[in-house]
Amino acid sequence: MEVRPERPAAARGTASSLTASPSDTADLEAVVARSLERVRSFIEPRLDAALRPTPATPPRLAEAMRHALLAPGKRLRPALVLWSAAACAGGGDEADDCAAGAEAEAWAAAAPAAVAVEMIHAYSLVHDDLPAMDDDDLRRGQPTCHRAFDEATAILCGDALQALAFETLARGLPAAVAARGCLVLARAAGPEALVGGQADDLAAERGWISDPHAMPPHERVAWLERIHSRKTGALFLACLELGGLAVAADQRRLAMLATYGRRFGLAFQIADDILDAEGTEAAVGKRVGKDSERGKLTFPSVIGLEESRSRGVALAGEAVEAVAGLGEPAADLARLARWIVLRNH
Ligand code: GRG
Repeated sequence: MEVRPERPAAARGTASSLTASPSDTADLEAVVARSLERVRSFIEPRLDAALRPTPATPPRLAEAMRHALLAPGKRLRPALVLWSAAACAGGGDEADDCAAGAEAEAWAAAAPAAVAVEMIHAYSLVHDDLPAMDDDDLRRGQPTCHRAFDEATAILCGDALQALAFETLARGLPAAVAARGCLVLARAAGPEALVGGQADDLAAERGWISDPHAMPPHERVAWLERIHSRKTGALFLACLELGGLAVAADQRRLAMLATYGRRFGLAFQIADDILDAEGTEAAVGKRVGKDSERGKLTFPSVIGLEESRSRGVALAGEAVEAVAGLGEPAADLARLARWIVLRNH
């Protein structure tokens, strides 16, 4: 594994450094970009290997799965799994070569979980883009799965990726950890979380439940948080839990990771809403402005852009604070939280 890049002091994840100057922000952007690049170099060959064609898998289905999973995503979820495992693996005060060894072992232990969550994420994007849901043509800068193939193949591709995620966990982790890991991932992906959040979001959009626009503002914010903590946040939280489980983290560390995961998930969603309102299709790699076109509730539409921005930054600060007790091994997690609310893609 390559040597960890030197980190500029300004890029270290402390709560106070959230009030950063433009040059600090540029440093942070550069360091996070390098760290995510390391994650991609580690995880993408493993995603590819997980999809090696087998004689029993129909070729068109296999091709659609490769299209969906290997498309150029940021790989935030694998990063969260690997970095949370690394954050819990060492004592935090070892010599550099010792720390690098602990990190390499943590990443190896957590790799099957990192692959599995990316499969669930890719499946949810394929299904979310379907004509029956968001009906999108562009994802990760490429035609969506049903556009590149056809609708039936895209449905089957999502189904197959979801099943393969659990197979990957069950095969790749030691038995006791695998059982717990499957439970964590199943709950995050299931009717109470990812799928349930999506179902409630659709129900509101299509008028199957009472219109959240009619609620008073504080209830609209609570409603948005309930949707997003399930639709987007639950999978982020599962990443943190799975990373910790992969290295047998104790309850204290798991609790720190869980707090980080909740704050991070909401900060991510607020930033995603801001990007939908202000970002460009070229930078984001998907259609933007669609939430307001559909009159969907978003954080900027309920509390305004400025308040959304400051809420995102405050949540990122709380995420950084939550893992401060894990010390230097949690620096990548801290930086990611700070970056997530500043990004343009
Ligand atoms: C259809 C079962 C089902 C669930 C859909 C995840 C989801 C629930 C919907 C995705 C819709 C969406 C675009 C939500 C915004 C947040 C989100 C999950 C964005 C994509 O995540 P990134 O930014 O994307 O990490 P990349 O492509 O970089 O992985």
